[in-house]
Amino acid sequence: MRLDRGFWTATAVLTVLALIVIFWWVYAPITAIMPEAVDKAAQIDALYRFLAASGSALFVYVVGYIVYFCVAFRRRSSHAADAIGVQIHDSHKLEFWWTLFPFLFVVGLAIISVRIFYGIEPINMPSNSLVVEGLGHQWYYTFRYPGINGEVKQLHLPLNQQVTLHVSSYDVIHSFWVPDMRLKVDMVPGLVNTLTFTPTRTGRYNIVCTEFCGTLHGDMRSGTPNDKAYLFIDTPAQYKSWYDSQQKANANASNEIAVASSSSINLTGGDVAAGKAMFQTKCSACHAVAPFEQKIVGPGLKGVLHDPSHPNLVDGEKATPEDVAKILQNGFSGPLGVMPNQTANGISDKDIANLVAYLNSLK
Ligand code: HEC
Ligand SMILES: [Cu+2]
Repeated sequence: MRLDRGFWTATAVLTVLALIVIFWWVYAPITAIMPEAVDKAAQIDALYRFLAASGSALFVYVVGYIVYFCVAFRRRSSHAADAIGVQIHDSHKLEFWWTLFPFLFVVGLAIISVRIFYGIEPINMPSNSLVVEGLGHQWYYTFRYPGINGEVKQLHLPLNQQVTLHVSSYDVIHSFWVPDMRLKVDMVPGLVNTLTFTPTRTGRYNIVCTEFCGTLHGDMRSGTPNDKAYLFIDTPAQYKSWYDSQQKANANASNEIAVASSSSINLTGGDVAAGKAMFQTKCSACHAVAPFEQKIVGPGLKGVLHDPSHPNLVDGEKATPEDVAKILQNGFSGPLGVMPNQTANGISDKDIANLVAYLNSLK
């Protein structure tokens, strides 16, 4: 069975079409519809263009050959009505190429994807970034800023300043998505998830919740109704004036994050070993067992209860086991950043008693 001229003509036509679709995806003006608001957006767009270009080219060849073969090898009127085509088995050359080519393609795709994944995930926490906390509620978002009391309803970020955004939820699982950032992160009660990025374009961008979270899930999108949060990327001067106004407006707001149970926690019987294990899973991402000054996200906690040079806790109260328990229960937002509350950290009253016993044992 020989490949004739018709086959090579069809191949040439399909190759031209494939090159046109590849060219289109490489140069498609995606950012005219959806701007890239942060540094990492370009990496996602590059992966998207690669996938769309290779997928479209593959589509052109597969569908093109199906159409060509249907026409070229159709039954002619001179053939018997029950004639069957030439049967081909065991073409090793063909099998070799249709195995090798997809293999190389998926290996290449894996390499590109993994590189972009590591470029986007916050593997190495940047040390000098602005740390903001985003919280999901049924059905709105709030944000906590170092130095602003309480919570604010809009997300403002300064241009060209690296940002670390920690997210969690008050109630059910929400998802925080800003299409113009190309970044998305789930807000899960009891878990702190993190995005790091640098805003590169000023403007106002939509925030969308992409995890069904109850009746008014559809309202968790910028502008519906009008008080819902947007992401604003400001010039440094705009950011400063917004920050100052929020600081003033929230001067008397409480930094304790409201929780269902506000009763004080029974600390008797706290278990040091259980507290240590809990600390390693829930707290060590943000706290070192080191002196106060050795900050990761929050301060070092060695000697939080026994360091004479550190008599008061970050909330200004005297360092006692009861007040440490209160910070663990309610969370705290001060100049050093945002300490998540009991719900956001996903710890029980018993866990708090164990953690306080453990922190009390560090001298
Ligand atoms: C997402 C990061 C993060 C996580 C997780 C976290 N903390 Fe914190 N924590 C902070 C920050 C930031 C502060 C400082 C708040 C401030 O003063 O603005 C803080 C403050 C504290 C303080 C007060 C320290 C002082 O010297 O006054 C204690 C105690 C504490 N955290 C314990 C814990 C424990 C125990 C856990 C685990 C259940 C935990 N934290 C989990 C970020 C975190
Ligand atoms: Cu939601």
